[in-house]
Amino acid sequence: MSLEIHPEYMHRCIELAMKGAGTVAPNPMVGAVLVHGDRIIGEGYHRQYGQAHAEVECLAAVRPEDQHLISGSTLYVSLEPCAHFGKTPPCADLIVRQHIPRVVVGCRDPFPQVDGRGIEKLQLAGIETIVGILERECRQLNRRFFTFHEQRRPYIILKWAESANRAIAGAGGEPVKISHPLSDRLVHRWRSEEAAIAVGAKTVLKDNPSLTTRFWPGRNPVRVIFGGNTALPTSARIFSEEARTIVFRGSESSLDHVLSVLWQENLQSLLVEGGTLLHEAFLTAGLWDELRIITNERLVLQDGYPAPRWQGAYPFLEQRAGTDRIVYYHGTEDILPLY
Ligand code: AOF
Ligand code: ZN
Repeated sequence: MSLEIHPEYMHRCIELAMKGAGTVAPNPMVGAVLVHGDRIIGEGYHRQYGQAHAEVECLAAVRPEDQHLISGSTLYVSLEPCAHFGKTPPCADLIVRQHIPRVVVGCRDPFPQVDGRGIEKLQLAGIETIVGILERECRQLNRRFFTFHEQRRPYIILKWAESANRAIAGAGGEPVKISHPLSDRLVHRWRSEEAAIAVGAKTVLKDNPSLTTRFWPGRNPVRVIFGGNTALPTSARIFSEEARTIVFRGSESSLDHVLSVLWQENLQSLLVEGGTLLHEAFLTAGLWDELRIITNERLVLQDGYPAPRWQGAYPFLEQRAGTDRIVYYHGTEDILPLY
């Protein structure tokens, strides 16, 4: 007879996994909890890329006096245990060796070398294996990793800042300060969370952005320029030493080509910062996973350069707003949300 499953232990796995944010990419964040009766006897998470997996950390945390309980415990883990020799040996083998009788898995691992093989190993060893507990939450946690492996492209976030009348720049496209310094810090944090960041060549010329994370402690993403050509001055900030820059010339700038190059480079996510033409290309192709729009309700830009539209319309954003794929951030000081 099967014992009951307690989703709150999977919640704990997710909470633990999140401690690996910023240090495990391009690996997924993973947490594990070992439960005997109604007591947690071990907890662990993947801490650092290339280091021990969550299951290994979890079992290593079991106190000597509890070791004899392992063969009567249930292991909860937010991602399917791995089945391959990567930088570390297979977690599924460890689970079998430790005689753990029951494993509750949050979601399947889409990584081609695992992809069901971990679950299969457990089942072949006679371990009761339950898959798909809090599956949506577990997939959301590693949404970049899942999109990357399942769709063979980076996870795509489109970001822009717009005025009350939905302009992103002056009439001729010249830069206008729309966001507040606090929301600029937020954007730098976003940059530090993604593997790559993209702009169009025209934006490089007009704004001379550096696309670094200088207002937030964190890694600089790889910078990607669409439609770059010899007209780009080598003195542009985007070519500074502090981060790598990949330039796609006009002829190489199709979305499919660029995304497949980023996929080959194992860059799992892309933050697209504009301009409007580039955003519209992604919107029209349906190649986006999140929109993050910073608004300034106090600023009206007469004859300003219009914010991105989709098939000539804007209202689709309203329709889909409120889903977690589209988020508005109020960019003026007094209403900036805490993040
Ligand atoms: C797990 N538990 O905590 C993690 C897993 O190079 P390696 O050996 O670190 O393997 C990386 C792959 O292992 C990664 O792409 C993903 O499929 C899986 N990650 N698996 O059982 C963990 N982080
Ligand atoms: Zn593993």
